[in-house]
Amino acid sequence: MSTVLLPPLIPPTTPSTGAPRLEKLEDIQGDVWSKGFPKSYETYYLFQIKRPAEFAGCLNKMITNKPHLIPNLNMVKDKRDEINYERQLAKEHQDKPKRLPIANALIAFTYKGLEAIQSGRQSHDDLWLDDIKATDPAFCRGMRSDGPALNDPTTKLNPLFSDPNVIHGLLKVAGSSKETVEERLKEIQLDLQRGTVITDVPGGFEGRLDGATRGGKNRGKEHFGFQDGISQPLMNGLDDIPPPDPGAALATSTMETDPKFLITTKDTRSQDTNGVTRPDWMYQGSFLVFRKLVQNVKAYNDLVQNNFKKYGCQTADHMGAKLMGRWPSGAPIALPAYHTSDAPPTDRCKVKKMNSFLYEKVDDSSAPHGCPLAAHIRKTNPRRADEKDSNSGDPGLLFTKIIRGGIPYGPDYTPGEPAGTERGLLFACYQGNIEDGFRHMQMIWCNNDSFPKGGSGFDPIVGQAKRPEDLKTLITADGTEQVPINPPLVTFRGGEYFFVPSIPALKGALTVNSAPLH
Ligand code: N7H
Repeated sequence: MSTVLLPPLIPPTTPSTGAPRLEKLEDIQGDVWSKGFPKSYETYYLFQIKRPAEFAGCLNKMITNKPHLIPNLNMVKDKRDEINYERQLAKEHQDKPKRLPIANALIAFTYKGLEAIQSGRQSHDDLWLDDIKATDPAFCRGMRSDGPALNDPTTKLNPLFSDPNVIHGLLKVAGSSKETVEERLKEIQLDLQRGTVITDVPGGFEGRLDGATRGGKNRGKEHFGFQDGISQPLMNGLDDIPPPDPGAALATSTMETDPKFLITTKDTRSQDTNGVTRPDWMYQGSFLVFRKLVQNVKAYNDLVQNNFKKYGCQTADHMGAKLMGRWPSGAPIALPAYHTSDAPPTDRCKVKKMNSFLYEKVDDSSAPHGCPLAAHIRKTNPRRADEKDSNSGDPGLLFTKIIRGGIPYGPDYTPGEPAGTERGLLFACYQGNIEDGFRHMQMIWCNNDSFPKGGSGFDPIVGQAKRPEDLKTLITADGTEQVPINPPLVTFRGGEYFFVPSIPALKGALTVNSAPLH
């Protein structure tokens, strides 16, 4: 093979538009990033800590001796460079890119898990867990206790989540194939002494849930058929931040985000915590929200195919775009230039434009290609567009940011399939705190038919009403007729809140009985 000298593939990170720089990438676990672990396959393994003191010892030994098992952001960045290099090389040789065998893992703990770790230590509360109750109350309560606030259904939960008290930790292992993922999971389970020091959470197949990216023409698409992973917050110091688009008629959204909304610091809270701050060992970590979400593809297809005319849409896809805020290609409905496009974005410029818009001057629903106020992407990222509306004071417009890192699960939908066949999204997102991130998004925006203003309706994709029959959304101009979302398109089947500690915390404060840090 001839040696070709290639220019660097990842351009140097462009100067930020002003947000603070993310420092010490080597301290942060490698999936806490808009690009995250490269993956075609992923498993979520939930475990219980049976022997806390021994667990700390095993984890310490593993992280110290085999740092690649729980890689940091720099390591994952290097791996992505390697993949891109292979792709470029293959392109130059008009060949298929060599498939690199890859597997990466992340470790995270529930509050119960932190309590278990604390119970194995000599000093009383040297992890300062009582303080976390003030700084991160939702995390400490756990997702099940938070259920009523989130309007989460309580029936038909996946058995893994039937007893939240026994979920202590999570290993999120992702890679290029089922085989690489299995191998990495087994290696870590061996080091953590599965069966004695840790045990599987009862109720599921080996305590785990598996997902895989869809294949062929559906690659990159979720089960409703939309391109996913387009819009993510970017951080100065980590991401290549596109410069503001000079040609854009509207102000440009670069997606640049202050790292403190995504990575834990002392003060990553918008609310007063009575002067209590997080213990230092929690810095450079992140909170992980995990939810198993079933997608009812038949209900989605029926909804758009049977109703598009009724609601003034030109095609079923057009109605889908009104519900989502993007066309199946990922093109935003708010950018008229792309309004009929169904082809995935091909060049860099187009990809950039996929996020280079604000809703400010785009009327809500009146134009055929106006974006409804309740469309999924407008609810979950209002892009500071609705300041002129009644909820202009909502502080979440500034701080409610999440990095999404989920994966689809289950087979593709086929009409006439056996009853009970299930598919959906293993939804995962990272944030600097759960109250201001996921919870604000789900509760104050998606589940609120008055956000951004009265009569907007619920988020049709992930909104949850107190009474399911109230789940309705508005996509037409006149504001009179709402679309009933019945049955719901997405249903919650269990989940949990986790904390993803920094690498120094895994090597030190959490696993060594050192003097208290504060
Ligand atoms: Fe959503 N979908 O495939 O239908 N989501 N989401 N999500 N979502 C987005 O921008 C989907 C869920 C966000 O900045 C797209 O990458 C599905 C939850 C946010 O423009 C698509 C499920 C929450 C964004 C989907 C699901 C969010 C976003 C457009 C569940 C948080 C970025 C592609 C089964 C509470 C918005 C893209 C922006 C985008 C889908 C869940 C949040 C296609 C199927 C639970 C912040």
